[in-house]
Amino acid sequence: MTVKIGLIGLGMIGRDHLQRFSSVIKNAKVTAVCDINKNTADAVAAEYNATAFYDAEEMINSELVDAVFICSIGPVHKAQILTAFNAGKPVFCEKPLTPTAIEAKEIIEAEVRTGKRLLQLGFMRRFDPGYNALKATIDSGKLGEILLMHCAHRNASVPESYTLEMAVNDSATHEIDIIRYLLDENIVSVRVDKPAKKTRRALPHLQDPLIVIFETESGVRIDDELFVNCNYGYDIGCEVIGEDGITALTEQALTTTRTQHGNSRHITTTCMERFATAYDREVQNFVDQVSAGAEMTGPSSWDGYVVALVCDAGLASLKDGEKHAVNIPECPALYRQ
Ligand code: ISE
Repeated sequence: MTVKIGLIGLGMIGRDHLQRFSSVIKNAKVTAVCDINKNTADAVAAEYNATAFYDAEEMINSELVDAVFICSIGPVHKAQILTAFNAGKPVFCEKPLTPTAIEAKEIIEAEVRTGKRLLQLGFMRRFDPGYNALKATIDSGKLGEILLMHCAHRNASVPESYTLEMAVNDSATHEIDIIRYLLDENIVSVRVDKPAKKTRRALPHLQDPLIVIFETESGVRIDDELFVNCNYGYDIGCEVIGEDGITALTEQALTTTRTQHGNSRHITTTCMERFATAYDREVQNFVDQVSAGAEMTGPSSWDGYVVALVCDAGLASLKDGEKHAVNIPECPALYRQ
């Protein structure tokens, strides 16, 4: 079966996914695209031989669409997801699920009412071969008890619109999710540390780098370096320290080049480049579940809700520098399978 996809939001990530659908994804076709900017919607629809919509609700309910692919901005996610749930259509939603935990809770309640997991959230790192290998090593038990983790999240640069809060609720969200995935446990506290020094490349409204400290239920302590104007590339690090050994993501170089000037490795510059395989795999996973008529198995609304709770605590700590507890309610049965 070819799944008819309706894609909302034609910004950078939306177009990246469109390109992916037209090149590598099997058994799916983007039949409808939607953007509030009419010219953009019309131009992209013409390019991809799809129907243009300017209103998300209308597109979601259209017969042209079997499954909804949300790449719009966070504040409109809730309404679009709830419309898709009401229509009984599966949804892929880019992160964040919603900007706040309160809104995410409404999504959980609505999905539980449908009795079926209808949503896959765009935490693509769970589909990255490097992170998958880290998890396999941790799960094998050969590192013994896990004690610490060191994470690094470095962007070459960020636009002027990037706020201080986004270091927590837009960038660190990826580490928050992957920590839970790797360790199979929840984060119980967050503290944001503002180093005295900052890069001269950061705009005045930013504190860059920032360090976020997390603690998990079993007491694993994690430091996460958020350095979003590191200039040299898009560089993601993760080192897991156990009692009996350590494991780490290796260099993400795709090629090495040798010339008379020496041996050099390519450094990725964007998340789209670094996580290209992960994006392909997450989207194919979504399409495969939809075409099999199965429930979603990837990152869930619950994962998005828990990440939002951790972010809320992180934002409180960003303000006062104190350690904030994260209180996570009991997970509904729907998400425990
Ligand atoms: C952006 O929104 C992403 O999701 C990227 O993966 C992340 O590296 C970047 O810091 C965020 O701003």
